[in-house]
Amino acid sequence: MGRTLRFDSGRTLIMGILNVTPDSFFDGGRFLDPARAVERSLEMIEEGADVIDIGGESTRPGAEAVPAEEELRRVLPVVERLASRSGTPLSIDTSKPAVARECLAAGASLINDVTGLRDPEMLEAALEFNAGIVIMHMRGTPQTMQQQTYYQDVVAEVKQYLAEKAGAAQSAGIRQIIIDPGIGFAKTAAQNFEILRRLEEFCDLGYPVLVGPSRKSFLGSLPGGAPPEQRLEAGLAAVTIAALKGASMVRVHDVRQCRRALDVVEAVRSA
Ligand code: HH2
Repeated sequence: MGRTLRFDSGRTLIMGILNVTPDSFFDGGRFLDPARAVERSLEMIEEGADVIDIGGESTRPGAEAVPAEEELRRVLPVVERLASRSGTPLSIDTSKPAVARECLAAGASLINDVTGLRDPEMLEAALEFNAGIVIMHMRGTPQTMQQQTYYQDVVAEVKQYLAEKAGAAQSAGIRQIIIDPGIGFAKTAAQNFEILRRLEEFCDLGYPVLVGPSRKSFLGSLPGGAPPEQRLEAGLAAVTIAALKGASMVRVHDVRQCRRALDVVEAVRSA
């Protein structure tokens, strides 16, 4: 079964982001060298990450698709080295079953699929390795998603999608299912804020809810228009709100700072 994430403590867990890409919107190019990627992952674990999410393809708006061979060339050495050096669960951020399979074989135990199981083979890959799955909502591709932001009720429609996909995964026998409304994926800034305001509605589905607001552009839409490097505080506010509204896990670049913010939430909860 591999390393499992435990959500029963009631704590909001932290998923530390590791992008092994040249073009991610915040950390692109910083961790292309596997040794640096492993070093940063171990640092995030020290800082309080409960799981490391390793990605080899940027999904920022407008990003170019990457072939599976190139994605694997980027992420596999990192998964292999990390799996042998740490017992912390590893998640593979991919929408390609072939990439997921290799990384699960190398020691990852969670698939983070931003396309929300669009490829039915992903479910098979997860079953083969008894892996958990993050099902995220998006529309279209990174190239087209920002033209697909029309919803009558963004929360109701995203929730409906996640309920269907999670139900199918559950019927198939997936052992751990996590749902994610997909902040910034085919959503306007206002819709992202609404998703955060109404996050409890996703929690009502009964699956652990993950949200990933870290340094995203909706935070830069506020007065001042801060670029990604200046969105730390806004991101901490967003994860604090998410935690208070029931998120089981947050996906962040800034693990140490996020841990400190979430410590306040835990202290308030148990006061
Ligand atoms: N956001 C990004 C990538 N993967 N996975 C989940 N489950 N939820 C998210 O919100 C999410 C995700 C995009 O952020 P990042 O990885 O920092 O950037 P890039 O796609 O440019 O690598």
